[in-house]
Amino acid sequence: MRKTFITAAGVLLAAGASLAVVPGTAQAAAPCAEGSFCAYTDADYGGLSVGWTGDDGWWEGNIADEDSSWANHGISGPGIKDHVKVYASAWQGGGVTICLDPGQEVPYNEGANDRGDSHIWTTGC
Ligand SMILES: [Ca+2]
Repeated sequence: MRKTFITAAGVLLAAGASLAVVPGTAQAAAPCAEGSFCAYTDADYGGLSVGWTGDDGWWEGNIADEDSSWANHGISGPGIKDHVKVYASAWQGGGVTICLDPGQEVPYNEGANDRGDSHIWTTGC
């Protein structure tokens, strides 16, 4: 395997590819299944993660009031509820702490940190 890797790298270099210039070094993409909304107990998509494909009026204790980063990997399209609103209390009460557009990933948000208790999919923020 090692020999194969070295050979492949040599080919890349010979072809003029620059291994030093790699785009997207700013932050890692959130691990979250296609079609799901995911929340994480730590910033930058760390700690415990929970994913939902539907609405949840009462988050489980391991994520409720522990959410520190979020990712919306929901399916998007005309008429589809592809935005996600997170609420401070159960059953969509207490006001929206954060709202995610389709495909949006938020590595940290001070105003929403450790506040979420429920969420719904919706057509807009
Ligand atoms: Ca947290």
